[in-house]
Amino acid sequence: MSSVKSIKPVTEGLTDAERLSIFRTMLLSRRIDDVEIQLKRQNAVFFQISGAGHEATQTAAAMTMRAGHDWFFTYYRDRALCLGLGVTAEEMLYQSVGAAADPASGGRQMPSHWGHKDHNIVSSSSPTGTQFLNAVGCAEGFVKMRELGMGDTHGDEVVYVSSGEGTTSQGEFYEAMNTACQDKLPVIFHIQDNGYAISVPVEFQTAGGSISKLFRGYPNLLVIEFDGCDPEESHEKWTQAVNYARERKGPVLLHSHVTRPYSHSMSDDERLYRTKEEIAEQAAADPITVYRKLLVQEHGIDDTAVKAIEDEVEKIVVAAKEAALVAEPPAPETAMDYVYSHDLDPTTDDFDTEDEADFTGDPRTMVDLINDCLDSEMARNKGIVVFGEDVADVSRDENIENVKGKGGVFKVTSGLQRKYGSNRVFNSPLAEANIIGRAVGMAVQGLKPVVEIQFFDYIYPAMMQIRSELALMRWRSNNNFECPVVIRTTYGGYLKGGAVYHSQTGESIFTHIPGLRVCLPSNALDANGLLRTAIRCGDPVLFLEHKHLYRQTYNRSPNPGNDFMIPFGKANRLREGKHLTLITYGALVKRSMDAVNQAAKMGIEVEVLDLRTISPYDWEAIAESVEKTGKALVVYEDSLSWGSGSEIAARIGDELFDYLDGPVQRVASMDTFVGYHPGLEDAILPQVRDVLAGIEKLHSY
Ligand SMILES: Cc1ncc(C[n+]2csc(CCOP(=O)(O)OP(=O)(O)O)c2C)c(N)n1
Ligand SMILES: [Mg+2]
Repeated sequence: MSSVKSIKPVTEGLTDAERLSIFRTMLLSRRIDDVEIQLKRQNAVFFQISGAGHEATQTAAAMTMRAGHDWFFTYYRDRALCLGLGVTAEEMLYQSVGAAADPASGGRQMPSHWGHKDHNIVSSSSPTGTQFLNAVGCAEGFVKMRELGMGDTHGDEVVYVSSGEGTTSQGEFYEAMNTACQDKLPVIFHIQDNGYAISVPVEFQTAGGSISKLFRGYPNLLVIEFDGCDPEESHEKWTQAVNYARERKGPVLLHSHVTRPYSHSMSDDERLYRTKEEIAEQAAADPITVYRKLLVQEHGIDDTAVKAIEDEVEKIVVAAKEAALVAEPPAPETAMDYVYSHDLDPTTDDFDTEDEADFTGDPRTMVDLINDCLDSEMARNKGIVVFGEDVADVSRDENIENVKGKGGVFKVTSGLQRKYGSNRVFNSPLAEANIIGRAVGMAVQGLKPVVEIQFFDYIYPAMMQIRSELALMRWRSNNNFECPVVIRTTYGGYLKGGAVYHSQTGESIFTHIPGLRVCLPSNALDANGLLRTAIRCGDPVLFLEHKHLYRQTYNRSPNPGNDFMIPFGKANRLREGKHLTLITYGALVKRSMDAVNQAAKMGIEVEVLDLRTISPYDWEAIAESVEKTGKALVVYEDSLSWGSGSEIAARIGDELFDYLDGPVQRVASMDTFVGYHPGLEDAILPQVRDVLAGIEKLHSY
């Protein structure tokens, strides 16, 4: 049997009532874990991960921060924090059983994935480490909004973000620290070091074994390391940290040493990798046992007062358990609710002003009309912020009058910083996850980030943020949080010299993500109208701008006016025809039209649909056309296999089989990468001759 660890000296400053309140929150947290474990054994809940051993520092955090005022990006062990902020035992057990009434997710997420709109606890996810950049973006959000005179900001908010020590190995932790320190943001990074990441001890995880040691040299950062099992020491350190951040002196790294007495989760057994002695030592340091003893023996609090709390906590958890066990599950028919915004739906007529264009001026290129759209939308909505790599005119404000300005490597954002200021148009570090992760946090605050990823080929470092945060926020939080960010990025080949890392497509990787909209305009006018819809709608949008189309003269258009919008999922029928339907988008629109015009000379009349958006895509237009022509050819730039044409072809085969007079066919790139040599690039990407051959072949059936 282990004995409790030696009692520490008494910290001044807390009243007995506060001490009992600390004990109550800690105990309630532990007892909810115990009940959840019991329910898991009875198969009434389906997963369990505890906050055991972490209660003291979290209780201190909740006492020193302000629910509904400050902002919280939690991780799964933050139960005591959430209780301290006002989440109830009953609400917690609703999530455990997956009840519809679960305020975090309505039964969509695992237990301990905290989220509560009333208390500013932002919906949390499972990937370790994504929360750091979201937290940084959130802090930037309220700082910027205050400067812009937007929203209900207070001027002294602080952001809490936490994780275990193992999670600090993720690169995004470093990216977040870099930006928080650079911009002196009021973010408290609470690293709860229980010595293990599942089975891996900290000295095998972090160089030198201490995360706080590594960060001692970061500018503006207050670093505090302390015993997170001691609620009174924790309270003192948390007070210091919160004051520092509230006074806008910069971010804080709070490194709290805690224990993990219940293994990693119920799927883990720590006896497999920890010695008996180590486990006994951990038990001796248990914050609840130690503090209970301290209250009576050192603070002279009457044992009956402590017992009264123990009885009260018992009653609370029993009542919460009973409520959870009879709570209604989510209705299966709600499964598709809130994949997308119900209020600002870009597929509706509210976003269709296509017939009301008010053209002025000379024809302008796609680059010009995207810039025009950004300009007029920024004038209309001061919450729009534009950032990314090299998007600003000049990073050093003092030089703006002396230089022409960069404004993006393709000049798409040129002049926007000059016009709208460096608070709204600015350069990010060279880090794509940084861009999207911060945008998510800003959007949660209420800003409208329209960010740029310089090349589609470099979007992958941001993939976790796009897939797991951006696209999922609304659905996983059951519509309590949203982050309708627009990601503009350049893509595609036909450039000569772009090669493998500047010419790729790959849109189907993103259309595979529910919650994300994907646009691929083929001309300047569509780019303008679709981008405006993307900015005004309530969904996150991946806006793919084809580099080859940026400055073509054939696709130019005069400016269609500041309210010109094209809805998503509305194809443009470019040509009527009776022999077959050609479905395409992006750079293949022009190539297809060239091929179709040649086919017409051979007497083959092809109907051409430019889809314009592929998530969603205009199934009605496809069906109507294929029912008429009986033949379908899908033409796209992405590699043939697993591309968007594969999905469209499958659906045509499935739903329009009775109308087909030939196999559904595809023309696309080879299943390889875009090569550097022009001859190689030519062979790999679909050309006019390939489209024509596809038309002739299908027509021959
Ligand atoms: C990106 C990612 N990789 C792996 C996992 C699986 N996983 C969940 S928790 C965890 C260990 C986390 O350890 P630490 O950060 O120390 O937190 P602790 O659980 O110890 O509090 C791992 C590997 C995950 N959820 N996300
Ligand atoms: Mg750990």
